[in-house]
Amino acid sequence: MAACRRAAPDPQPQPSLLGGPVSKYGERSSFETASRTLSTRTYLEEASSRTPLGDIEGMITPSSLHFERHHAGVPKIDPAQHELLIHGLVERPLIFRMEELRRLPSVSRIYFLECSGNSGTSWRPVPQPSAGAAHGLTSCSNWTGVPLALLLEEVGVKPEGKWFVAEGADACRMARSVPIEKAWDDALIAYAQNGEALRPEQGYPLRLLLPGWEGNASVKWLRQIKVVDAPLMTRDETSKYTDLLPDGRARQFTFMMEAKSVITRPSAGQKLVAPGFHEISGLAWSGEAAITRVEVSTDGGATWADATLQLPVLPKAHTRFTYPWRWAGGEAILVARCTDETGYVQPSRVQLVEARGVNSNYHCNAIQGWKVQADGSVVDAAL
Ligand SMILES: Nc1nc2c(c(=O)[nH]1)N[C@H]1C(S)=C(S)[C@@H](COP(=O)(O)O)O[C@H]1N2
Ligand SMILES: [Mo]
Repeated sequence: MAACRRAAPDPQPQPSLLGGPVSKYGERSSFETASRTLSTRTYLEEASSRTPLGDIEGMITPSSLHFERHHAGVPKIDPAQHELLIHGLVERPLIFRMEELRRLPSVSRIYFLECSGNSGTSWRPVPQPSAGAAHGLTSCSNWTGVPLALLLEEVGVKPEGKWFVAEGADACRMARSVPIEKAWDDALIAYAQNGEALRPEQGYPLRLLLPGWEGNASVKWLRQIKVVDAPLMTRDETSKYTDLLPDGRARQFTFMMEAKSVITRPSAGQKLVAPGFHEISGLAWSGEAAITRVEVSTDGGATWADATLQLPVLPKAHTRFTYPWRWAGGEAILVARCTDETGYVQPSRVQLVEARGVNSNYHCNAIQGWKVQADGSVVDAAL
């Protein structure tokens, strides 16, 4: 592959200096600078920050680089005081304290979480400075908690209970209605992320996690679940998080995050130092199932070849793909497209716009690409 640029010289003696001491809580190397892209909104309490997709490796997002979306800032909640109330159309309304939840049978599962506003600039393409800026409202963690199904069995859902409303303890009182089937399927009441307590930004001490569904419904700082017979039509499922179609109707309760892939290296803002071998690497995920195939094109979609999927390939989790590439110099358009277990193929922007128009702000999962320029610098191809 000859990516090495010089032959190794004879080894020289290296100075042996005393290193730093042990520490109670780790920090990354001071040479590392990968950081979240902050939104340009006036109030950063009502804003988002994005995972620097171009700088992360593997399938797990470090907790400190997990994207954030807060509608009213990050509340500081004492876990000793926090309670989860489950009530509504149930036989026995119950309050769970944190220490009670931690006694119950737990599960740890790897799932992505994606804001449905992710990739939103691709509806009306505007070139973005980096993969993170364009598509970084998605992250993937190992979440630990109690299945919501277990808690619902404890309270006993009445036959007329068809939905539940989850409410957060933050100032915006984020509330979303969710079909009760999701609780019986895989909804989690999560208290840990990547082996330690949730980060405050991810909902400490407790959040709802709806695998594969739009991030907004995974209510953070969760304090209440009310079982109801029909959706409540809350602010966040009426004024927002609906998708306006060309004929004036809107899609509502579009929970599923459909399959998407993003090449993360090389990607916008990066530079190829020299022609020759460069591994293409990226992430693919589907809110419905596991990814079965990722194809890569280095000529803007004229020809395609299969990428290698790194193990493990898990349903509703980021899947890392790689593709060996030899850059001959000159311009190249790098594109990826994925398929999931259901046979669903990630659409082109033209196909997506044919189906949905361009009024939407959410659920853009169109194929996207990066342009490698003759000098090796990479920019958004804004396909
Ligand atoms: N209570 C509460 N829950 C919330 C939000 C919020 O502002 N308050 N933001 C939602 C949105 S829009 C998204 S995309 C996800 C983001 O989760 P994260 O910040 O852990 O990445 O949380 C959701 N849950
Ligand atoms: Mo979101």
